[in-house]
Amino acid sequence: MKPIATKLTVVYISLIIITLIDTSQSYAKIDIKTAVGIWFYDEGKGDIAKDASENGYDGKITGGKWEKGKFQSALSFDKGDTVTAVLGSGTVRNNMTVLMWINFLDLAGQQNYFSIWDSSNNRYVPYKPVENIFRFWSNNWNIPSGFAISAKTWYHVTNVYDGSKAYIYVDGELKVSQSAPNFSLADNQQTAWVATDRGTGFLSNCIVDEVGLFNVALSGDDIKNIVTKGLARATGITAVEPANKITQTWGLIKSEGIVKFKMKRVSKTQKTWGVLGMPFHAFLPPLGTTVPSWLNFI
Ligand SMILES: [Ca+2]
Repeated sequence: MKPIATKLTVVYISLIIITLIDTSQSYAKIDIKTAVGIWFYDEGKGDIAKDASENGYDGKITGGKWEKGKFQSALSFDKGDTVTAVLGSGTVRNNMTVLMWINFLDLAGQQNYFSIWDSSNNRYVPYKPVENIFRFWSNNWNIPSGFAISAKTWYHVTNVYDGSKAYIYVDGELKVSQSAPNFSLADNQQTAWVATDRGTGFLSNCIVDEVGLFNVALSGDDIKNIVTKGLARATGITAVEPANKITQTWGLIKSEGIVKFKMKRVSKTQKTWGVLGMPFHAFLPPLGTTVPSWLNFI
């Protein structure tokens, strides 16, 4: 049995090391401040799709059913179902990225699987036309990917606009890069819908998981990172997990040997970092108490 002071020193040093490791690896991460909304669809129940970004643009679910997804649960949309997220004013302008996992259950008709509108009827609309390819539309351009879609198949699809070019990626591979000049959403109130165009048009029949909306044009490397690692690990955001998953999470941490995954955001607003959901000040045991046995491996 080590003396308590020694154990506490080990804990403090370990926390410093954890912090350093997390900092050193953070450069490869996508800047989370560029995220407008991150919707993991991991709730598995209820009628709210939580936004895991700092912005809190929670989506209101209308009619979608919870199903098994690419990562935990996902939402299945019959035609007419949607998730509506009311965004801020001027949130997205002339640089944007929207990405998600999508599985079309049938290919009938044109299906606009995502749309973001401002209050002046300007909008970005990624969609599937009757020709069953991925396309990306705005008021000023309409970009075809040439990639043929099959029903009942998962795809990771990413639509990017950087102010002069539009890009469509499928499963992390660039399918089209095309000049698409002069478009911006206005600096006014904006709203996003999944599986419809503005809630009522070009309805979609699909399962959707892990939706990310950014107000920058992500790079091809960023997108590959998201496809291979998942949106949570690529952005450093951890979806909220139920308390009974802690043991499972800890097992994953140890088996992967990746120290940084012990770090979790524990507060959206205070930017506090902690371990297994506890902020540092709560995690550090007071003098005279026994360090929890699960810390002894550090
Ligand atoms: Ca999910």
